[in-house]
Amino acid sequence: MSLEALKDVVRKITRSSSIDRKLVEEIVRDIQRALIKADVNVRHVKEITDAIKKRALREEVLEGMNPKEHVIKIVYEELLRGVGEGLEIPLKKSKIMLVGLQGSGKTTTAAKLAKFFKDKGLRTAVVCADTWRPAAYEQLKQLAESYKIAFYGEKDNKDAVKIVENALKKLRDYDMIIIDTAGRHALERELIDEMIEIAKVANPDYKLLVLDAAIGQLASKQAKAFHEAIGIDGIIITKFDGTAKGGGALSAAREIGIPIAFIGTGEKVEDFERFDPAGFVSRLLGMGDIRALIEKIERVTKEEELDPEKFLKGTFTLKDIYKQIEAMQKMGPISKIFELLPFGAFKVDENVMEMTQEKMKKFKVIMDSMTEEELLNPKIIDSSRIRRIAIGSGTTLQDVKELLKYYKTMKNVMKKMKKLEKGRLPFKLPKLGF
Ligand SMILES: Nc1nc2c(ncn2[C@@H]2O[C@H](COP(=O)(O)OP(=O)(O)OP(=O)(O)O)[C@@H](O)[C@H]2O)c(=O)[nH]1
Ligand SMILES: [Mg+2]
Repeated sequence: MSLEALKDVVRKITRSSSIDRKLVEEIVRDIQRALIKADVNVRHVKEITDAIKKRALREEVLEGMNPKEHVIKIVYEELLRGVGEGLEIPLKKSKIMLVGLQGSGKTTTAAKLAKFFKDKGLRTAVVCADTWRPAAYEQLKQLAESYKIAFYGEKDNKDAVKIVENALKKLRDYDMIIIDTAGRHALERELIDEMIEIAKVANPDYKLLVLDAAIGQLASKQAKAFHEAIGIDGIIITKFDGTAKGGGALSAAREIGIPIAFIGTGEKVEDFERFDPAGFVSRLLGMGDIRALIEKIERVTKEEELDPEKFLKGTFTLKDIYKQIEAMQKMGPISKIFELLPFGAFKVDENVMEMTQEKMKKFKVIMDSMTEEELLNPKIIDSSRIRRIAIGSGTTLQDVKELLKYYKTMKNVMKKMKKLEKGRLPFKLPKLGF
């Protein structure tokens, strides 16, 4: 797999005598080459590598880390952002419906999933709702039998919808029901209609798209078509073992914004794993090299955790907003600070304070286009600077103004909090992760 080349990037950084612009540019080019070869969408490659370059050249090294670790950390974090989310299916009573093109690996995956959930202690059954391919019934039945998994199918019934209806009646006592459906060489109307009908009857908790990693960049078109046709909740990437193009399927998931649930890494039922983004990226970069580093990052960032009381004493600049947004992105949009700060008491316009993922991204891009002076002393940002920043960051004047308004509101809140009686706050401040 060409993503293997990413391990060499880490090695190159580790072995370098020092980190300079030339080295950063070189590793950015190496990463670009590796990702493009792995069929990652060119736009995503650019996003990922631009971010790595910018951060590696600009960001200050965290105290307690050396410059090499710092750059590896940035590569790790940006790749992690690039592979997107994983979908963790909880271990409770649910129904999963598998869809996908012919030969993508649905039937094999049905058995893999069933074994996965059975091993976790759920009563699991598989249902054959593929009435198009004559051997489908036998294939799933045999797989199920060899792993002692309950199977339901009706060999001579051509009505897949009816089969599913009957299956659900029969399998009431099971926790996890996995429905294997028919694949076709293209997404034809007939198949779509059948899929929709099955989904209506089965009412699955998860409609999972099975994507063959070997199709590379074509994955994006396929994923979009299925998502538009029936709305999918997660993706399973199969045949990750035998291809150098797995990046295409990863890109596709990110493009349609659907999380990846599992990865198939071989023909055998055991060759299957939950998609854990952090573990996945760590492995790409060379597990041994990276694990210790990640632990160190965690340690260092914990030590840097800000004491809110101390935070309130200092001046509040756009740099703090930047850190705050990064912390929020790490912790998720509803960060502790927003849950716990009594905005109500300060008469704050909630629209200004509302933070979506999209807005966080935009604000960061805007701040990346500001000078150090502007970040530290936002007062100097006048209308001509606003225009320059908007053009430089590819945003609008409105966007830049919105950020400044957010900053002002936040600053006000901080100021008012400072004023509260002798610094004693009427509520407990959260420990913020920045
Ligand atoms: N190497 C490898 N082969 C796989 C993997 N998953 C499935 N296969 C193989 O891919 C081929 C097709 O798998 P199936 O499970 O029959 O595919 P399907 O989507 O059910 O096919 P249709 O029912 O015809 O649409 C089989 O030869 C499987 O052994 C995987 O993760 N790795
Ligand atoms: Mg099949």
